[in-house]
Amino acid sequence: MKFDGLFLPENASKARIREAENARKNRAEIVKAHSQGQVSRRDLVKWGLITTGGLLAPIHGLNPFVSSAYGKGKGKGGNSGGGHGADDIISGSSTGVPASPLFGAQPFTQAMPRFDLLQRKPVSSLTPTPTAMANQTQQAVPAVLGGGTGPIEGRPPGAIWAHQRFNVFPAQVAIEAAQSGAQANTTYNPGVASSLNSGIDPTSSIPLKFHPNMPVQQPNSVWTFNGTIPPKLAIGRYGEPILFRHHNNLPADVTQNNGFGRHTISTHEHNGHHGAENDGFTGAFFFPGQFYDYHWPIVLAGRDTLNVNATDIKASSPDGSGGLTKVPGDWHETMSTHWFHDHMFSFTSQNVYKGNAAMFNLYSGLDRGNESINDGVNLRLPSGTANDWGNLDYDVNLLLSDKAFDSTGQLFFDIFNFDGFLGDVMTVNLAYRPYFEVERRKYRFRILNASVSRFFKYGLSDGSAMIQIANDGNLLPGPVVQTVSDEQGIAERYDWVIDFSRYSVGSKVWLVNVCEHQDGKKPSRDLSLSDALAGKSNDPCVGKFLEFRIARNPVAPDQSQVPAVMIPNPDLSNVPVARQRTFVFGSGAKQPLTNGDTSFITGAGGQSGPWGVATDGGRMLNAGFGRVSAAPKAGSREVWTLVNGGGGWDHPIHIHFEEGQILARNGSAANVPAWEKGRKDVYRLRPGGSVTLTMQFRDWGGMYMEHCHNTVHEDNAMLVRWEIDDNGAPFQRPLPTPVATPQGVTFIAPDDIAPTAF
Ligand SMILES: [Cu+2]
Repeated sequence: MKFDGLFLPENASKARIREAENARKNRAEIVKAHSQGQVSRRDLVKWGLITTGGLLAPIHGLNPFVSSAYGKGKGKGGNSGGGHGADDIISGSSTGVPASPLFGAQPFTQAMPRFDLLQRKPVSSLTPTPTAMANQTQQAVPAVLGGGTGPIEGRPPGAIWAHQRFNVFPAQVAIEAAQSGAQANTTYNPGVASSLNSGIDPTSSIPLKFHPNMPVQQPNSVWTFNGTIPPKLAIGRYGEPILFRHHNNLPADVTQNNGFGRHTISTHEHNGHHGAENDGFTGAFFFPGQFYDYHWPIVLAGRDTLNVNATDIKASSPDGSGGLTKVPGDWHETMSTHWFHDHMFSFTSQNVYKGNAAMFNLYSGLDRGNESINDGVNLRLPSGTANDWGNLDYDVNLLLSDKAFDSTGQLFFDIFNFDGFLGDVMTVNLAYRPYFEVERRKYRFRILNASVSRFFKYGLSDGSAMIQIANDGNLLPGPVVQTVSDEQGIAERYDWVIDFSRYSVGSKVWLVNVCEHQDGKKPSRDLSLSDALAGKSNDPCVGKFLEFRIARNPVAPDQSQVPAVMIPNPDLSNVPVARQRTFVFGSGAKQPLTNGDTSFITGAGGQSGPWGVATDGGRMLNAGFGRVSAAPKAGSREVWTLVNGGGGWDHPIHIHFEEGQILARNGSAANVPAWEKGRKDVYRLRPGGSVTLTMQFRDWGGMYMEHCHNTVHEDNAMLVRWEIDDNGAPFQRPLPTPVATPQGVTFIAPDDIAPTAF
């Protein structure tokens, strides 16, 4: 089996590789011009560089697989489903590039760094003081952004985008970060002793490299929180609202991006139960030189209607001294593992890939991050004992992502793969195939799939059991023992407990990826563990990707538990189903909208990318964030059916704001696996499949989104806006759409409202 998706085979001839490298340089110039706004997608279509279907046109010098001295003339667009005649010929929808250079880096020769903790500090330390409405104090705008003056805060102004109930949930903790170009980390805080971080010395400066052998990344190759690695971790607890001030320190000049990535950003706290002004709406982006205050109140869903007087001890949060503080809401809605990332309209894939991805652990009475407190509420999951809550000793965040590099070793991205982007270099916590030292005891791993388009499916190399305890942000009703995970889609989080006490000191065991991709549309096949270990795939990301080194016996007794009952689902049986809606996710979408501020306009074919969503039997439409596709009534419960419009691809669909319960897969409750019986926020449709789920819309208002989390699909343009309908008070009905400029945000009426929205 050949890996004939993105990368040339290792045994390709030198001339073949040179041809591909030249083609890549040519493409990179176009990608650069497009990303800098110098050419539009309409131009690319007009010039014949892409087709209206989004495929790279077969032009010599751009697609090395077409009209090639080495090809055999099979490079016609649209066929990527296999059946290729020659080994090194693929369809026109892929754009082959040489394999990423590794500069001699060998697997499992560098330690995996733990996440870098974002500092929690007093709100009073923020200058200027956070305000309920966006701070409209004026500052000079750089000439390259149009000059004049604009507000210091990029949040849309006025009452509609004011922090909801800002005085009811006053921020008690501030976290501040700046989106910045790559630089060395001189303030690394792993939150644990270096003995629990594979011996890494946090006081030494950490250069931005994916492996010690690889080159330092240039400032505009990688853009991360504070410009540094390891990836960042925020921690918080229920009942303790956080004010996250996000600065945009990216270059004002949109052309300074090393070929990909947009300097405007919008930060989505992935499935935070927050007001929409804090949700990172795709059109509410902010510019270099501005900040945006996100108010994360961290409340249990249902807090306005259930357990409003906070009498249920299970709805609670650590009080800092061994006890519990009761909070309102439904304890069945308690969440644990989040992440936050960019949501910039049409540029999410590039920006997240470039480094705009961090994790957020939420702590509660149930999931306290302390394994010794025995109060009848604490589930005592593996974590540690030193701190009242939030111990990270044995609670480890893992960020999985596949990357690619150009011939000089700088991070590379190719926007021409509208199927999805695949990398050929597997990283964990942005380190190339690292090792991690563990003690002989139980650990919790919070595994995030932070890829652009790649699914992962993994198990331990010896085939021994892992216990899945959470899916997305939510602890499962009960633990599920598995030897290999499900295909974990983009943005899904799976939490696992692995018990290393069964291994002897000095032994090793590996996490092995068995999910093979040939393109970004979907996994091509799942290998057996033994075949993946035997190298029976040419996908460079199949095989071992993380080495566990069993370093020592536990320094203290393992007091952690994996209870048989964790968090049963909320009971919605007494809430009537107000509406049913259907969303079909497919290709061949059209864009009837003509407002270039809120949608991509290509002209030719009326298309802004192949992907789209058909709502309630309507047409398959490209995204426009001025279109309202659904408007559930505040407080109501609905049933949504998400349908995959084709069999040639998978879509991991993310619905913001409310956790859903899957009622059926392909129409049958019997098809829902044990590990999907809890609450979810991402729903993999599987090829040709459907998912039926139910949600109740509560506590907050505003405009939210639903989209594919294959972020290339999302950007091209598989996304819809929906909003909470509160009958016009306090919010308008429908809501006006924000239009962001460096000089300030204005509002316009919705471009379109689906006939079934309200
Ligand atoms: Cu998709």
